[in-house]
Amino acid sequence: MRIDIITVVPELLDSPFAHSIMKRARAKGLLEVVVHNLRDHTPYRQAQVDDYQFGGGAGMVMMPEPLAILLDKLKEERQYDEVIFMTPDGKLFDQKTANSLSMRGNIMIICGHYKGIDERIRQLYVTMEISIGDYVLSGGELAAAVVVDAVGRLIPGVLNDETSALFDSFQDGLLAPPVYTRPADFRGMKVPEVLLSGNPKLVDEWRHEQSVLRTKERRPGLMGEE
Ligand code: 6GU
Repeated sequence: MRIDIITVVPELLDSPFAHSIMKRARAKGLLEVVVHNLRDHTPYRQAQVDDYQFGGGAGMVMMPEPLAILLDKLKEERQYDEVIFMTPDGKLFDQKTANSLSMRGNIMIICGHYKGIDERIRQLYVTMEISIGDYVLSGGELAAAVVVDAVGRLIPGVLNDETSALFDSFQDGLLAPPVYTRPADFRGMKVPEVLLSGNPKLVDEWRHEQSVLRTKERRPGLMGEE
């Protein structure tokens, strides 16, 4: 899978995909992340990519021409299954969206900055608009990193048994159960007996019970009770 990201702050995306599972996904050739600096593609002087908004008001808007030039160039080179614009007024990102994106071949992600991008780019190019939550970030980069991480780890072959996504929170509509490691007695706090029982069936039952309890308590909406 290839993910192209368009940004005016490429430095923000240096580290998120250079470690841990994302690093392995790229090393294995399962995930390719290509970051494009929009300023390298603007036809305007002094690498200008934003301008005042028509109608007045505080905040700059990303101009359509640099984005269109770069998008046209990339779309000539390959077909994109989805052109995503990261924006707080987009659709809330969830595990279901991550699952479906992980089955795509080529994805483009546009990161907005300032007051956003010219509306005509959204009309002409964008096929999907994503928000990662009801709060405002300074730009779409950190949100894009969240999406790439959530999607990248679901690409078949990226995770192994050790890191399997099968038991993640949300993957079965439930939150994950509590987990424990050594020591079995930590400052007087003991690991639940059943986990030391060596009985996989009992362990599975306990974990499922805990998942249900936790979900009811913390996120009743996930169980269709909201
Ligand atoms: Cl995708 N972008 C920005 N700027 N803020 C956000 C967001 C995205 N999702 C939540 N807040």
